[in-house]
Amino acid sequence: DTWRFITEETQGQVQFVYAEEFAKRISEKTDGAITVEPYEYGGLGSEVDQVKQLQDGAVELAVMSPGFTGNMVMEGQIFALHFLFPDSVETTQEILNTSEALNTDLVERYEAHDITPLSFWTEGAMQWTSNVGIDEPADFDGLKMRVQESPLMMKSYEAYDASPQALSWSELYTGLDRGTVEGQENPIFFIYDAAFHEVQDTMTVSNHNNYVAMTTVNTEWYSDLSDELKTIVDDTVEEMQDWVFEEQDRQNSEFLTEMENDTENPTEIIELTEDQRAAFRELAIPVRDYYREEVSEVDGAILDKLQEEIDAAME
Ligand code: 6CS
Repeated sequence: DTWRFITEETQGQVQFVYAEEFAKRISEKTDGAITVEPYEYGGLGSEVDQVKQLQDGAVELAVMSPGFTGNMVMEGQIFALHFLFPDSVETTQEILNTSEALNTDLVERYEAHDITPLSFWTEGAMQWTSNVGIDEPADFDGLKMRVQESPLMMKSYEAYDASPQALSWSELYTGLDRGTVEGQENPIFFIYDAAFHEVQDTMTVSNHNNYVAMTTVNTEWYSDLSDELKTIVDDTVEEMQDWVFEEQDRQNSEFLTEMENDTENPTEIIELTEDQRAAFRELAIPVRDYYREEVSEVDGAILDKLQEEIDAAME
C-alpha cells in the first residue's frame, strides 16, 4: 500500500524532512508493506488546495498550517494570536504536546471538516522582515503585510495599523521583490531558505508568535485503518515530536548564522528589548476579545482552557 503525504515546504525544509523521516520509520515498522510518499510543496496547487486534497481523501496525510484553514475551521486561528504562548519555544512545545484544549477540543473542530490533526509542533519562533526596520508599532503604519488565509491574522496586523493581505508563500518572494507586499512573518530557517532576506533589508527578532504546524490525516481514512496500523501511525507521530523539535531548532540556529555572515545579501538584524516587545503586546492583547466574540464558535472556550494550560505550564 502507498500513502501520500503532502507538505507545504520543499526539499530540506522542516516539513518536508519530517515527511521523509516519517516515511522511513513507517516503512521500517511495516517491513516495507507500507510506502509513504512525501510530496514537496509546489506540484499540487496552493496550501489551501492541499487542504481540500486531504479533506477529499486524494491524499492520506498532510503537514498543514492552521493559517490556511482560517476561512473554514474558525477555532484553528487561535494560533494566530500574538504573545499568547510563552517566549520559550521549548515550553511552547510541551504545551502543544499535552494541551487538552488543542489535542481534544480543537481536534474535534477539525474533524467536523474531515481533517484529523494527530500532533501540533512548532517550526520555531516567528520574526518580521521588512525594508522599514520594524522596532515600534508605528513602523507598521500602512505596511502591506503578507499573511496566510486567516481573518484573525489580518486582524492581528490591523491592530498595529498595517494593511495585511493574504497570499500563498509561492507568490511571496516575487511579491516582496515588486513591493506588492512589504513585510512578512516566518521562522528564521524559512526566511533564509526561501531567500526572503534577498528582497528584505531587515529582520526584526520579535518572537511575537510561534509557527505551529499540524500533522494531519484524512479522518475517514484514519478511522478505517486496522488497529495495528493505527498504533504504528500514532506511535510514529508521537516519536516524531522530539525529532522535529531538534530539527527546527538546528535549522533556525544554523540559518541565523548564515544570515549574519551573508555579505552578498546583508540583512540588518534588529533585536527588540522587552520594553519594545511590550508595545506590540499591548496592541495585540485586545485581539483575543475579537477572537472570543467574533471568531470562536464555542464562545472562546478553547482559548480559555488553553490559557489555563499555558498559565499552569509557566508556574
Ligand atoms: O509562510 C508560509 O506560508 C510558509 N511558512 C512556513 C514556515 N511553512 C509553509 C508555509 O506555507
